[in-house]
Amino acid sequence: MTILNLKKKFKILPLLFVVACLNGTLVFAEVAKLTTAPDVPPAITRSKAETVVVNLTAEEYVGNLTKDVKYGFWSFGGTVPGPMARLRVGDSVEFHLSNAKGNTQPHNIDIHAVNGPGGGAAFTTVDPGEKKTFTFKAKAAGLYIYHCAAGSIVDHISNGMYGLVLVEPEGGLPKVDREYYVMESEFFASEPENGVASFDIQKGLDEHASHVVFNGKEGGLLGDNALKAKVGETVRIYFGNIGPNSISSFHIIGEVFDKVYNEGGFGGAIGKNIQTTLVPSAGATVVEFKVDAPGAYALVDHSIYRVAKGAIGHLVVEGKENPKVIRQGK
Ligand SMILES: [Cu+2]
Repeated sequence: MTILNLKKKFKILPLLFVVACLNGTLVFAEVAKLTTAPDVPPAITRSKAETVVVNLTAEEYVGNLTKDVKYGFWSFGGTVPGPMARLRVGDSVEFHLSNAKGNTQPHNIDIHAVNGPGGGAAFTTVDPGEKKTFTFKAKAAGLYIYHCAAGSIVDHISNGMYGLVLVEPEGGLPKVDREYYVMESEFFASEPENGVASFDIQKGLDEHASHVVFNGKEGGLLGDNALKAKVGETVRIYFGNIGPNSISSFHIIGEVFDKVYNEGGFGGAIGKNIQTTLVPSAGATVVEFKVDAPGAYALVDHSIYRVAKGAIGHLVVEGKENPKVIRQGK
């Protein structure tokens, strides 16, 4: 039977599956759908672990850190943060890391969901124009950071090489109306040279960030980039903090988190009715809440001086007023 017939028979989307040959046996391998923040890949519907292929490319580019500051980013997938992948516990993950031709640096990837040397970094240091592959078992369910660990590490992380991977527990997560991917990061921008700022190592050593931002730039979650929901909906935010130095005090002004999956692990403690949750450097959390009233809710790092450095975003909620929950006057 040809691959085309197999696809027809099982109604498989052509680009989502490949057929791999393992010890002479045909094996279906799903190609992970990756999304750019704040979008989250769709929930996994299959009930069994599978082989999943993840393809990621290291890309260096100049982009906007603020409206006025251009920065020389290093990234996964051409965005900061890098794309989000969604797996299921038990999946065997075939990870392909390409380093774009024309890049200046070797890169690799350390995935915090991995159990093994360097989280994969030991197998993936790859020169520009080349590709490397490694395979790991997603043994633990949770929300995990991935980042580049090449060279002296600090410049690769500080320049934007990180993102999130979600490993769903067996049976998946409870259904919610909206899911978003948000990542906090510090930048240590130099004075611009030829109009482009770059990493200032002294600011990094001093732990003195010039910018603290959500989703890779000042305003990454403001205006047209704001998150959206409707009154009465449930929202889940997959929140990562790369640091690279500071711990985040993640808070949404005007909301109480109904649930916090502590430090992004599934199967462990779930905090309830939490106002602000700590997210370590290179850690993550998952929060859930129901929105009761319309308005703009500010996502902040409640180490509040960081708001002046960019650590603010909006969740804009539309719908009917809800005076039982909040109103002016008596
Ligand atoms: Cu790198």
